Amino acid sequence: MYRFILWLVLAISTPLALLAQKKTTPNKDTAHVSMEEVVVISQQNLSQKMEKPLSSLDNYLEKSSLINMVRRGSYAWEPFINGMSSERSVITIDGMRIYGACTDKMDPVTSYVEITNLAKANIHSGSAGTLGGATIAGSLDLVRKKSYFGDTQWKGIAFTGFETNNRQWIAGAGTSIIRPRFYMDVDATGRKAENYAAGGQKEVLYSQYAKYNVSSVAAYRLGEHRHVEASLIYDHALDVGYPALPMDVATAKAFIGSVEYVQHHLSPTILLSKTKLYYNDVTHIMDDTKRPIVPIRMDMPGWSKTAGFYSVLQGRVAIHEWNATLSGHHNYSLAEMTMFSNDSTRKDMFMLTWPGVNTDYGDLALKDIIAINDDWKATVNIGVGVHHNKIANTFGWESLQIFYPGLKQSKTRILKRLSAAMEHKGEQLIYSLALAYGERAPSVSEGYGFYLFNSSDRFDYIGNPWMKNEKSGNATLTATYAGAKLSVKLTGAYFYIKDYIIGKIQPGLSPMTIGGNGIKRYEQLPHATIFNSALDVNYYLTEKLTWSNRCSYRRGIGSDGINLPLMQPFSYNSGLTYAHSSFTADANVSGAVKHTAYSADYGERPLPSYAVINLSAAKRFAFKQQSLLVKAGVENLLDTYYTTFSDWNRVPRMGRNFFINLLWNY
Ligand SMILES: [Cu+2]
Repeated sequence: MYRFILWLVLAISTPLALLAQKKTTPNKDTAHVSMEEVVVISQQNLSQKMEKPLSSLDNYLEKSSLINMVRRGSYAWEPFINGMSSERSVITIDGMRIYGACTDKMDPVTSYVEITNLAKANIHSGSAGTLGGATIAGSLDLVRKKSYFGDTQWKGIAFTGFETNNRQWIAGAGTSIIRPRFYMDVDATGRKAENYAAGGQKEVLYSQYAKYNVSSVAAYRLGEHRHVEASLIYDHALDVGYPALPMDVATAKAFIGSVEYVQHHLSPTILLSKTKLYYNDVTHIMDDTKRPIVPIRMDMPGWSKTAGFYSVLQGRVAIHEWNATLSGHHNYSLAEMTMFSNDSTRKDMFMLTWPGVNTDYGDLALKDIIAINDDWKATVNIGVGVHHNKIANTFGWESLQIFYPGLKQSKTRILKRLSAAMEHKGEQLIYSLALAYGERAPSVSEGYGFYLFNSSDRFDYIGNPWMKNEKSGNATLTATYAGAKLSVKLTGAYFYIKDYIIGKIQPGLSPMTIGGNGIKRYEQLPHATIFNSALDVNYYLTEKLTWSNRCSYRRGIGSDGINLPLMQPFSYNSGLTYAHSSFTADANVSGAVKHTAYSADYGERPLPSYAVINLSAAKRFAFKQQSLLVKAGVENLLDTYYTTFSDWNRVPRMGRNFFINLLWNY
């Protein structure tokens, strides 16, 4: 019975894995398929190839050359697509929109799932190919792992892991029940880590965390081609330290639920229709009680609730493979700040840092993949969104009027996007060119934030509801060569962004934060340009030995000549992988050159070059229907003290760390 599901997972992911292995990227866990990059997460088959199968989702995503993960501590890193902050991309879980509830970006959407919940991550660069809504940088959809109807069977996985550096324990289990008319998957994962030590045994205070995640999917078959599915995720992180920030998190909780109706083979031209209704509720409570010295004690809770739907039609007519997606959601975001006076005769100060903002968004997206002939393929995409914001809290509305006299309570924007791509597939060479135009609205913080402290440049930020839409034109060029012994993939993407949103100093205004440098207000540069490039080179030395290399570089400049913050300097990874039947071993070095194009205006400092060495080995033991995977290794072997461009406030990375992962499939 377990075989069927394994077969299913293999059937879905093997073509991708093979593509990745034979044609594109060196770590074998990502692939480039029709203008889309896929990071495979599912543990059932590819885990052995991952350096650390039970590593966090953040580590998995970091393997994509399109993504950088900006790190404020051990937990909940922020995904940057194409060198751009998360406001510029659309991040979804199974197509569902979720808004984080933290004004300090401590809880990106990716922090509310676990690797056990997920099969893969689909990444689109720029607005080309995106069906999820208005975007500039691209989109990231986390696709849940689920079973399918079949012969009666029952299977499961249990796993545990330990890491020495921060004494992290990871444990969890999952089980799947499959019937001809019913299936259900349930899994639970827990992680608990203490403070980690940077290179040279230097303890990084406030870097501990604990996280628990439970998720379930259940489906019932109504007819041969129809089924309903319900899904739930409950995620709870507590006592999370953020060494790069002045505050920690006491609790971050999310409830994510959905029901979906799916129908296949509606007609010869309509192959699939699905409609999903979803709801999610996020609670975020920050905590400064563990910090011994703070100028003033603060309470900063935040809440976000989102209800939404999407309806997808997919089909094929002659040479056209088309998709139409209608989607909409409603979000309510509220965040408070109470500053407790040290002097008992003075009143505490209360303000709304997010003034109870309603976001209503409706979107229609159309996509057509045209197989012109055996070699040429074209993809056309258009989308239009209606975006409406309303300041629902009167006190919050009045507070913002201090800066914006006469501010209207609501604002509507139309957001358009359009893209076209051509792909040529030769015997060994595939190349593609995509051109795209996209727009986005300011985020809740950018539009309506009220005294949001940025601990990097140490300014309090004020939102600006009067900003125009940000607009971007971008071109992406990809070339892939796949020979018998050598494979090469080269990607270059250029973004020209008009009305680029960024904070600008407001002289004469004083900050709320004690010791802050001043006030910045979100404003718009006439334009900014961002260039992204990545090169992957794989060389198959022998049947068992592969030499994989990857490097990437990004550059971002504003029209005022200023370097944009959080741009990746030239970085590389080079490694040897040995694989023989059920045994694999891996040795790699990763590093970056000196970072000189840093952004001093946004609090960044120069960085020296670094390189770290990682080693790992894995063996799979099979017993009849069961198998045990053991993987162990050491990260940062030489215990190097280092920090990278993506480490907020240059908080150092982890020093030497031994780990062991055990995964038992039954
Ligand atoms: Cu927070």
